[in-house]
Amino acid sequence: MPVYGTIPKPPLNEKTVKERLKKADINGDGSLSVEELKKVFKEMGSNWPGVRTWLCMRNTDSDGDGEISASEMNKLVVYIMNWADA
Ligand SMILES: [Ca+2]
Ligand SMILES: [Ca+2]
Repeated sequence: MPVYGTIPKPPLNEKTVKERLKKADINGDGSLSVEELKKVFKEMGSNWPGVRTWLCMRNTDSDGDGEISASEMNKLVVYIMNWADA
């Protein structure tokens, strides 16, 4: 694990994560863009919002269009809940 893996996890549950992601969809198109996602991680206190966003995109953007669509959102929620803090 990376060095920051030693920081304790914040209390994240599925509901919290989903609510945050829903709020993050600023333009209301139902998908999360890189900028929208980065804002979520900043708000969650991430030290590396850009890295987080990149990792999430790599792992959960199945169709590779650069946005997390509604169908990819569940994968993103699971990914966020299981991550080590950064
Ligand atoms: Ca959006
Ligand atoms: Ca996508």
